[in-house]
Amino acid sequence: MKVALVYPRWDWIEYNGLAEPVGLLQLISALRNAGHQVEYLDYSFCSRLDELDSRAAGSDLIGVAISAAAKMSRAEIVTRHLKGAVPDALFLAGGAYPSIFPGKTLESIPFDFVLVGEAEESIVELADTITGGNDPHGIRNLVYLKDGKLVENPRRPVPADLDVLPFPARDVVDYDSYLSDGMSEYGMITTRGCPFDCLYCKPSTDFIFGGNIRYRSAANVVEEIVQLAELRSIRKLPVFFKDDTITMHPAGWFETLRDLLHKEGIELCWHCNSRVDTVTRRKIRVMTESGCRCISFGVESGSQKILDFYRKGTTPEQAEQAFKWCREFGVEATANLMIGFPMENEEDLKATYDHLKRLKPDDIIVYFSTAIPGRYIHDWAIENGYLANDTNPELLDPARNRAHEIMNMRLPFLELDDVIHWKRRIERYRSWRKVSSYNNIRHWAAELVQHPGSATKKAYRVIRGFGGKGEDIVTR
Ligand code: B12
Ligand code: SF4
Repeated sequence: MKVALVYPRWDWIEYNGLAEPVGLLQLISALRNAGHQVEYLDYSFCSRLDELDSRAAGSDLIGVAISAAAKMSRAEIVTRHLKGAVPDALFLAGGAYPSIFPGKTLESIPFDFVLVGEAEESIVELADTITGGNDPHGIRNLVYLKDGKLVENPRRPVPADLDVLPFPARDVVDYDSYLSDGMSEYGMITTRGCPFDCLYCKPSTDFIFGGNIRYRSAANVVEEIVQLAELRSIRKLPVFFKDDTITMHPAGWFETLRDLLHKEGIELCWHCNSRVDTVTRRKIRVMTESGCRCISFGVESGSQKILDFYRKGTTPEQAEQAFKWCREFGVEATANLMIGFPMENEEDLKATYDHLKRLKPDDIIVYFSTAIPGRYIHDWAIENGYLANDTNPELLDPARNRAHEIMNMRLPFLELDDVIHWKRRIERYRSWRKVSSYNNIRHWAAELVQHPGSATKKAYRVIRGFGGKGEDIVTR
């Protein structure tokens, strides 16, 4: 059958950087391997909504990826358009948001089905069932409306062995446009799921990946890297490992990654997100040897009280230790912060600022604490009467809120202006670190020689940061 898989990034502003949708690309491979014809419709670079209609024509099934509530409006525009262009197709939604809120998805956009959770197996079963002329309504993970009532079929177990999953079909991605539009690294995933329980994040991802973590072998990851290197005809690859916590791999995993990459003659230059309590001195050393150049740590706050509210399970001392190890091995360390939590007061914000001065990060990203539906923090904000706005989806992106200096929670002990004041102070300190950290000076000097244009732009943004405005990554 002909299936169209849609990345509805239409007329869209990314506040968090541009990235190819790795999960959706894995579904393309799964469908192809099962013998289906697949069209990938990426609206990122379309100037007209009907630009991809000829490729959508004749599709029997059209699957639309939706990752977050903030993205629902664009998914709706694209889906309604495609419904007009290909009226006979069945329409399907999947991804993080429909996995958490299948009912709300079906209420908002007239999809025939939602497929919740990881979908490599279920989307193939759905396509095969429809091709065979059979009734798909019994398929596990399928959610649909029957006479206006929500029917949620039982879920299948998540695949235990991630090495059996197909690699993302990167051949369909217009990487040249992505790279020229601001993407700087290829996205990759080496684990699925996260075993921790942070208030501002869980349980959202459990609805996709189940509550635990599963790992790919280093050999399987290197196989994917080799494929990508061949596709792009390069041996030196910039990669962002998008895992929730890649440092849940033991140090030995990174040693194998390092050795296999060396054997293949591929040089990786990678960065990742991590928690300060999942690294050791040895792990950071071997990560560096496999090409790790930057670790972005969820530091969140310098106040133990706030860390405990966040159920982070880490301490400021652990953060100091992790940042020290990074400095020792020349790895850039970024501190991600989340300020503006309702229980925060002036003292907590000052503790965070003082903490940063001890950490001496190479970069700092300060988000505004945001109550996103599907996360414990949203229920907590409702129960305690701190949710200020639950209707504006524009307020559900912490990076956007930071950029616009707005929030969706009430602050009993602070004014919004206090949070903005500390945010700007932190941004100024960030700019200072940008011009004083050895790692930053070294990288900027190298960039100035190779790409003077982008290095000059970066310098301008840092100077702007001294005014407390930061340098938001905003990509259209
Ligand atoms: C990378 C990433 C981004 C990237 C870009 C997304 C991309 N193109 O890859 C950027 C940085 C831009 C981003 C931004 C945001 N993100 Co984000 N992001 C992620 C992250 C870390 C990894 C995504 C990924 O590749 N996962 C791995 C693949 C294998 O999983 P998957 O994509 O879910 O795909 C599987 C299934 O969902 C399903 N599936 C996927 N697509 C489809 C389509 C169909 C038709 C079907 C049937 C199935 C299906 O099958 C796939 C394979 O099994 C996830 C967290 C996570 N661990 O997944 C958060 C996550 C998706 N983001 C989230 C959010 C909230 C956001 C933001 C609002 C800000 C934020 N981080 O808080 C913004 C939204 C910006 C905006 N303006 O709209 C939430 C969404 C859940 C929710 N609560 O609504 C997540 C789950 C994080 C979390 N812990 O809650 N994000
Ligand atoms: S914030 Fe990070 S460590 Fe905490 S639950 Fe989410 S992914 Fe896991």
